[in-house]
Amino acid sequence: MSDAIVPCIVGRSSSHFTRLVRVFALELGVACAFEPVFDLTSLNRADYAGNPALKLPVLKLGDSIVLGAENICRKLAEMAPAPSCIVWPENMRDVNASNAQELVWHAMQAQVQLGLGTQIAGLPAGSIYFVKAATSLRNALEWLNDRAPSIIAALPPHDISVLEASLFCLVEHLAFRATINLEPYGRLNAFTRKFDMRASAQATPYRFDTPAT
Ligand SMILES: N[C@@H](CCC(=O)N[C@@H](CS)C(=O)NCC(=O)O)C(=O)O
Repeated sequence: MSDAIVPCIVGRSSSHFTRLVRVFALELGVACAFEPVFDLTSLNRADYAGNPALKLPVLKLGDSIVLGAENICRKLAEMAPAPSCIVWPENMRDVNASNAQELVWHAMQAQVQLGLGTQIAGLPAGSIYFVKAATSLRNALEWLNDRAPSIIAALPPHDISVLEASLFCLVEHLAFRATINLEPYGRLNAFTRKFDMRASAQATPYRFDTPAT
């Protein structure tokens, strides 16, 4: 019997950063266990698989942990049973493509700020702190709606790219949490409908994890 370590993704089925790494694991054929985190208000790092930043996702590999969605995707690529052609952020030479990735990361983080601040902490959505975050999120979406499809079309041939997977997880998450009206972003919606046909997307729908009773 093999003593091989089974990698375990610690995160939430309702989290876009977690979905990104789950999509990558499936695309790359790396079988992972999944451990949900139920309470994002916990201040105990043990509840986040030891992440001092109290953030998700975390990849547990036996006694070691990998922090940060992009780092986890890279580790999964190293562990994959067969090589895949992956477009990493540093493989995108065009400045527009790098800007697109930056805006996707920004929008994902703004979504966390809005969710944690207004929905979990119950702070007033009218505060300039959240109004600015929401405005910058809309600005980023408008920029991405205008440019992302042609940026993606110009990527070199690949099996998966961080840009597409993260953009998909972002836009789907906005729909899931009903944070923003997505109607004005028709091109982004068309992109997500196409990406959603992948088995990795179908296998990782957003949902709220509930503790077993
Ligand atoms: N830079 C981190 C960001 C991860 C992140 O913000 N995750 C959210 C869940 S989607 C989180 O941990 N939220 C809890 C908090 O911000 O306190 C990564 O790439 O993994």
